[in-house]
Amino acid sequence: YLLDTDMRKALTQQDFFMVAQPQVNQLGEIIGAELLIRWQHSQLGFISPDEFIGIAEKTGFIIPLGEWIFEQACLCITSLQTLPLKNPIKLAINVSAKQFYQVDFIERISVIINKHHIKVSDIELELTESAMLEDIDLAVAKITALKQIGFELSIDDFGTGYSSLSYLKHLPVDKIKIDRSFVSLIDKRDDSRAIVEATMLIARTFKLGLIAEGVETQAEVDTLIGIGCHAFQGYFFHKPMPIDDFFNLLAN
Ligand code: G
Ligand code: G
Ligand code: MN
Ligand code: NA
Repeated sequence: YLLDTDMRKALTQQDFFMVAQPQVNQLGEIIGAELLIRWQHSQLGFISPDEFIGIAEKTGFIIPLGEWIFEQACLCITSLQTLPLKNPIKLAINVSAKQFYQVDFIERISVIINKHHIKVSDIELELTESAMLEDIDLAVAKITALKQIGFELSIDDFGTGYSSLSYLKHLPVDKIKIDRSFVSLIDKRDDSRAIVEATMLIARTFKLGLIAEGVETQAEVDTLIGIGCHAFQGYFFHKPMPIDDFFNLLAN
């Protein structure tokens, strides 16, 4: 993999950076943000995480990269603590399956957490539904241990894992992130709307939070509110932005 050498170089050259996409409530108030990685390649320009995360998973580079992402989240939380905030802000990061299933994952992230003296409960870990389903018994054990330490956990890309839903009752997660493929068709297709409604019922039954991803229009917001969803992430509210811009947004 050509990009693998480049990625290792990029990490030392600081060509990776994080952006933040705010999450809002029905009043549009910021309740949190998802941190997303970006790569400004020195020759090739911008490279999407869709292109390099998969490669990083195959080569194993996702382990040091994932820990770097974790460090960045800790630094953001430390900065957030200096801002006068009306509401507590939770920062979410995406954890890749390979990192999550590492035998010493929890020990390794605990080292980073302890170094930064932050509250574990300020970090939300996003794990995709398909990652959880790779090895559901191990996932349940790991998630239980992460919850005991105090992390918040959410199921990312919910609805895309082609699973039976029975696994949910064993998973002590906090929140479901409904995949944007359903949100974008919510007003166009009855089946997508039905999936979102069913997910809402599941969230209520299991007492989980629910957030809609990829919200792009007022019409989608209205439909989602009608269904009972009160947390949103998407271009209609905010695009992913530089961390400084996110802090400025919070300060105003
Ligand atoms: O941010 P964007 O829509 O370009 O991301 C594309 C894909 O890359 C999404 O599936 C997203 O979850 C993933 N991604 C973005 N940032 C990160 C990250 O920091 N870590 C991991 N593991 N995946 C990420
Ligand atoms: O897989 P995950 O949910 O982590 O991916 C998040 C990705 O979705 C981010 O890369 C972000 O850039 C992208 N995204 C966020 N909001 C929207 C949106 O409203 N529309 C589209 N098309 N993509 C979005
Ligand atoms: Mn995500
Ligand atoms: Na998602």
